[in-house]
Amino acid sequence: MTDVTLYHGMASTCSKKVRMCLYEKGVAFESRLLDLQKFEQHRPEYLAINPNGVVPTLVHRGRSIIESSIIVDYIDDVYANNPLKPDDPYDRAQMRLWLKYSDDVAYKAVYAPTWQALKHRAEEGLADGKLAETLSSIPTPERRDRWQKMSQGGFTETEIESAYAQMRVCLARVEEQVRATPWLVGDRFTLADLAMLPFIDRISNLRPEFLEGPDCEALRAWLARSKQRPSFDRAFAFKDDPRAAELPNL
Ligand SMILES: N[C@@H](CCC(=O)N[C@@H](CS)C(=O)NCC(=O)O)C(=O)O
Repeated sequence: MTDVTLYHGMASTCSKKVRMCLYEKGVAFESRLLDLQKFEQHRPEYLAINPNGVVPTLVHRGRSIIESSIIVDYIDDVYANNPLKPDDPYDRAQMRLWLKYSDDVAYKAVYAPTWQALKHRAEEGLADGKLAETLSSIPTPERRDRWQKMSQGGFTETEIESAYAQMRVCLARVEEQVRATPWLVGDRFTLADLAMLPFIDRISNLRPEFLEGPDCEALRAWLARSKQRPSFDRAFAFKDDPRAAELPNL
């Protein structure tokens, strides 16, 4: 029995961030995988726990917590095992900057190519006869516009190129840090690392050549070290839900 339920997406970077945190902390959870290209995140019962209509959402003792970076911070506060925040206040501030960077910059670098790769699965809900109904269930104008764009052919080449440029900026930022310290904040794995990993992993899966060469040497070593943690495979090649096999991963 567990009092933690995670509503999440299989390929979702933000969900991987939270899954890795739960496995690092050894927190048992009930999994509720949503099919994002079938728009399950816009169903009224889900909007009741996440009014933004996105994943992930953590429900702990009947109360919901949204926003992946806030969720991982919460999990680390609630469960004492394997602390994932630095002790020093300055280091904690650096860690929080990485969480913010993962939300503000790294997420933005990967979402367009990610959506483009999975958009064929959403065809049914975006078809002429269904589109108005699909869009009317989306709670935020930002996501409504994004899904509408997908119904009109998706992102332009210029937008994808701009995402690629942003990916290189993220890689350079991580490289700079892990040349100086083994983990993103000091010599211990923290929330900073698990916040950035899904995005760096996504870049490495979508554009492996971006990580080649001397400019990403320390980053490749950091990624390899991270992948050796047992929590990585459990979170990224997630299998702890019967629905996992039927949903795409990236
Ligand atoms: N800032 C939010 C972003 C959540 C987000 O964009 N989730 C994506 C998956 S990574 C999603 O639910 N996409 C489906 C949609 O927008 O309809 C967080 O970190 O939790």
